[in-house]
Amino acid sequence: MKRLCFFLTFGMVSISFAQHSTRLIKANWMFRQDSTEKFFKANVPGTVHQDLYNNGLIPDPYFSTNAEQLNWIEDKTWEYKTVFEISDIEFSKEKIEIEFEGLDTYAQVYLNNVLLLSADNMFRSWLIDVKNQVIKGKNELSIRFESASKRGRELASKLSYTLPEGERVFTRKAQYQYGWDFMPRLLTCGLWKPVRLHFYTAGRIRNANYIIKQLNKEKAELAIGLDLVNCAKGEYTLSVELIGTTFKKQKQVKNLAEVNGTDTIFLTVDQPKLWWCIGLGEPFLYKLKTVLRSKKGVEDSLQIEMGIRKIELVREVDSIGSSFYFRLNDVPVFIKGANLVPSGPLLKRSLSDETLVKKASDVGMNMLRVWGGGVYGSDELYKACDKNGILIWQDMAFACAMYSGDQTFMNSVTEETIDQFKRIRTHPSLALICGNNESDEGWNNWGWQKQFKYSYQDSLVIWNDYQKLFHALIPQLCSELMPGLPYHYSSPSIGWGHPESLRQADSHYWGVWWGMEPFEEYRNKVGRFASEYGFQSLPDIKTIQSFCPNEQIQITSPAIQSHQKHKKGFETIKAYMQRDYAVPDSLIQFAYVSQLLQRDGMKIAIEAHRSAKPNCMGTLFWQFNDAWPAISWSAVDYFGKPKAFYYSLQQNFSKFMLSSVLKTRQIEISLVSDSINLVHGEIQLQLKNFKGDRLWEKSVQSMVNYSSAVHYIIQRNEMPNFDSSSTYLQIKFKIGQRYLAGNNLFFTAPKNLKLPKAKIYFEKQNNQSLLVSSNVFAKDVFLYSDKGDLNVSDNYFDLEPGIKKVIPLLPGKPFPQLSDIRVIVLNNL
Ligand code: BMA
Repeated sequence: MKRLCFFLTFGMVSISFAQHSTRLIKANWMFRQDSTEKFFKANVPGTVHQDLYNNGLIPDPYFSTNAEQLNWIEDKTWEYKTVFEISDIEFSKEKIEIEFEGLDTYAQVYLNNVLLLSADNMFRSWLIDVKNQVIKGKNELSIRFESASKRGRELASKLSYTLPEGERVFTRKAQYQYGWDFMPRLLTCGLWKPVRLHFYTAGRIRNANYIIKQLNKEKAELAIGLDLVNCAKGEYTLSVELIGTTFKKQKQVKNLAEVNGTDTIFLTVDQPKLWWCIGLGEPFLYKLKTVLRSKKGVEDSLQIEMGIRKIELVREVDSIGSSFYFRLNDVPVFIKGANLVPSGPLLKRSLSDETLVKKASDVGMNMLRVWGGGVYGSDELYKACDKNGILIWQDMAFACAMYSGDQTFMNSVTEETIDQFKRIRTHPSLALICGNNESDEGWNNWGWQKQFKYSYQDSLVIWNDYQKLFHALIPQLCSELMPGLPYHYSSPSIGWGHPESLRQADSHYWGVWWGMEPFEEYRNKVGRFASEYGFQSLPDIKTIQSFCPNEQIQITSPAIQSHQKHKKGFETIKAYMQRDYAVPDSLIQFAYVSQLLQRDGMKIAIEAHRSAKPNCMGTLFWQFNDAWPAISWSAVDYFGKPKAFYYSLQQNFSKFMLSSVLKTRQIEISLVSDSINLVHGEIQLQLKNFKGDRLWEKSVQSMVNYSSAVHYIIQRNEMPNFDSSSTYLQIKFKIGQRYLAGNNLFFTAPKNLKLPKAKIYFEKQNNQSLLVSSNVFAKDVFLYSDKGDLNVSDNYFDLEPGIKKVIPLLPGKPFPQLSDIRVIVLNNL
């Protein structure tokens, strides 16, 4: 939201200043461990881990095994303080408020030594009237953060039974901070979001919101709600306007006395321009300006971006079971995307949300799922998704556990939910609220009843508490505050061990990885909407070097082991690798092959999901990004470096996709189109050996529409006899002379391929692209540089002999010296 501090009206040139002003308290922050002498410099917003590290008081938590030595931080109490000045003009304002956008978590806030607030929920924001507490000149703000783990343990001990995950479920704090299978335990605290002051005279607009009451081609009827705070008695005018259009309205409000309420203005927009997600149209945003005027002039003004769209989650009983798909403005959308984990906020070295969203949109993703074990999406994330046409599936911040139904806890969650819904509800990208991640699945499948020896009565209470939270409280607030927005109780709907999980709603199919089933099983376990599935890989060597001392660059070293948080992670990667690849000894090569392996597995999954359109209507892989430099399921590592899997998404998530499945006697080919128009084209098949000879070819005329994939069968006996270890089938889809999709089918596992030694050549083209070529068929060419990042737009690609592949460099990045470029290619391992 944007505050407008003044208005310029050209023509008559009138300038009027809004009475409401706001500013951050971000300077002069200091911190210390309580009962120690010295204060150190602190950053707000930030975390105690970041501040300790910045001051050289702890080693880099991400390096080597350091994180394991830092658990003492969570047991201490930490004090933060600052001094801020209130000027004469500011002090003269009738209303002065302080707003904490996020305190992590158990915080006592003192203003000039008077207790102002006791906070206990990281996801709440706090607004306090401090007119009578502040003084002219210097004011001291100090905050004590108590140990969340101690508080969690105290709360847990009050229950007569043990809830799964113990203390973590009692604290309204990002659950992944307690440690996860992609993240060490780093239970932090601090002012993780900004603190600001508000000064005003008569009243102000706290939030602006809009509800689309009716929508059709001709018009959109909007109910625009303005949350007003602290309005003094009097008469006001409220006005709303879509900037750059003729749509505006105003309303007189009489005797608005000391309200903290919502006032509504109805506005009709003729011929509304709709907001669309990637692939379906423009994500059009209107700018909504709202103004509160008293007789004295403008008291406050607030501007938000607004998108007009209708979003539905279609869950209908059908011949298979029940559907689960999104419909945007009446058009069913095949969802292509990923699960997002927090890319901080522990230490500020990771990617901005804007960069992440850009990376998602670059490969054609149309949805990101903000996973419940992390934090609610930031304003930046939502804004970037609004702008780029990416839908958001927002989990509530609950994961893989059961939660208390205690009244204090429920009250806290109520406030958290209201705060979060009011913050995010104006974003057109918001497509779904989901109660939790895998709590329903856990309760029904993970044996907690036995593990924690619940009596029948305990089980009843725990399940009842679950229902109070996820089947009553949260959905009620969702429909009150965001009418019409879909709500889903828990993801997945049914655990992956049950066959119904593939016939109904969304599924987390973890038979691959957790269940050790072969990648090919993805083809049999498609489901209606794949909201989680995934496979781990190692990040690239530079990322490994960032956390691993040189002498420890080997899998068994403590530094590498401590960055793999899944108990059987390496064992699982190796077991799958042995099935398809020769397992290299060197860590650099192991990392490279692990990325190919992950890419291969994910390719099978995504192709299976997309080829099953419309029975399956979505694919969200686990996980897009990393919370620290890790060995994990991510496609993009902590520093934003794409893995092989990420590059393959350019093809797997593109508008047109080809897939091929090798059967004993035939090859099944599917063509999928997400183009809204019916498309006529040609599928070209060429059987080639690694020297580049063409052994056979065929082309098939094809026609594909938006609503379902088309399938073709090629009999193997149509092809001549060939050596399956040195031949591949190149499949391409073209419309006219434009190639729009491609796929290489190999007839045996990579470890059985007789790939000849390859020589890879580079040339520069116009200082903008690299030309890469090879003397023979080169598989999985990975380019990197010893000196800095090699910013190429494609990597881990195949080369056909004698054909120069153009690899554009990412815009704005320096061109590398050709002599610095290094290459790994599967042929030469
Ligand atoms: C999913 C997630 C996480 C976990 C991931 C990989 O189910 O919800 O709990 O990190 O599996 O195991």
